[in-house]
Amino acid sequence: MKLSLVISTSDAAFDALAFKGDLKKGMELARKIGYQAVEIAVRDPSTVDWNEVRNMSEELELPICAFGTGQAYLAEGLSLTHPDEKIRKKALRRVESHAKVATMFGAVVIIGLIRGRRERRSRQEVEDIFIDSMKYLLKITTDVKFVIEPLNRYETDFINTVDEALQLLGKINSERVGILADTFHMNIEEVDISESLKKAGEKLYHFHVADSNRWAPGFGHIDFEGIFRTLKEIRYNGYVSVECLPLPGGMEKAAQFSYEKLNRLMSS
Ligand code: LER
Ligand code: MN
Repeated sequence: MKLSLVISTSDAAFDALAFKGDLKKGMELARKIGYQAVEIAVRDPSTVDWNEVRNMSEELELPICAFGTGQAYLAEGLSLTHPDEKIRKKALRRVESHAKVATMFGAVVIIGLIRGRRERRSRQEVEDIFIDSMKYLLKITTDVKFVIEPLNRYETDFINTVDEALQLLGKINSERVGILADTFHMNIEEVDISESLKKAGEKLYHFHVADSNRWAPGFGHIDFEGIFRTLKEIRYNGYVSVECLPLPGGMEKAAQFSYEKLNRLMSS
């Protein structure tokens, strides 16, 4: 397991992101604290000079392990299941552009909010569209991995639990699609976080951590000791990426506290 910190480009549209607007500062701070990678949430990859980011990543010896796509949904309403085919196609092109950049960095592409909501349609109808969209993305890309992130009910009504994600993975049937579990969402939706992680098993490709209140791990009531015991048990060896609010004490302190707590748990 390796520790990563979620950072963002300047056009971030939601708050649970570190260092809005200053990728470089974010990367330098992550490196200084000891993180082994960063994760970047970006609305539109065409707004960023990726060669420059690659240079920074090489200079700092700090890989980029994942790309978040949800801002394209929040700021522009793009979704992979949108009822309007034109918007859906725009969303597919956008995620394709995330995938291109992810390929350049060997990172995974996150399918969180970008999958959309049911919008009063039946689960089956939305599922079918989603599966078609994912299969299309797999067809037009090579190598790059996609991770489906179950989100809590207040953010979407489509895929809230690890079980639901696993069922869809069975239908998509590709090694290039796995699960991103996020302790903040799991605390709301899962019956038992550790049991769900065990169920995800080898399909767990990426992991987000924040405490129950989305503060840094250790400042809410999630049992991270138990979670890390389970991660070791299932031999999870991917990234553990901190995605918390800048609390307590601002982003630098939150990032530092998170690192200390998680590093202790990983090495104990
Ligand atoms: C993104 O990883 C996430 O967890 C969402 O809550 C963002 O809306
Ligand atoms: Mn998350």
